[in-house]
Amino acid sequence: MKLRKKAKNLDSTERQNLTAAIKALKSASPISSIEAVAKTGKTNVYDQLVMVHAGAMAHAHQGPAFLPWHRQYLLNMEQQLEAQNNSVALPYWDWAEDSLLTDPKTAPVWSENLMGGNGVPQPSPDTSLPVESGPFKRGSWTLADGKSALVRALGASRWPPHLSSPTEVATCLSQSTYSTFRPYLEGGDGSSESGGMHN
Ligand SMILES: [Cu+2]
Repeated sequence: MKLRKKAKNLDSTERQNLTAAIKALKSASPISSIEAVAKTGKTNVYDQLVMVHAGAMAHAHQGPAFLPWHRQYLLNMEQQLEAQNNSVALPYWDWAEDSLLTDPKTAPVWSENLMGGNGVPQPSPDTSLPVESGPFKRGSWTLADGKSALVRALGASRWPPHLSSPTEVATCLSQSTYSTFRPYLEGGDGSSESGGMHN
């Protein structure tokens, strides 16, 4: 496995390589050697990955499998990206650091040469908030569910209600058992107010 860098520290070439590799998965021949993946019926690797995640909602979330399942899933995704460009490694988003920004919506991860910006309000009655900047903007990216544009509403979700602060991360990491650490991280412990920390 390669070094996974903080997303904001990727240089412009690394950003270009990453986003190009993600986009290349949209036209990569679908995986046929794994029955559960092939059964998604999707015709490119990216959409297969989307459907594998969607199909695991009941098993890979809100329970003990959350961390190990996603660790393996991200490794599989990273290997698919490597197959497109061997220099690419998955970066990570240090959202606790960005929680300290005056406006976290301006975080580098949402820049034009990485994930693109927030969804843009449309004339009524369209409330979809399509992304209109960056590599995945409307017209440059298709969705596995057939919708015409990626949509994004930064800060609108109550789960989690805000980006985790460094203090919350420290408290999470100080949990002494997996059975308290996992729900603190993920949420889903039965309390509607327990949004957890993952985005
Ligand atoms: Cu997930």
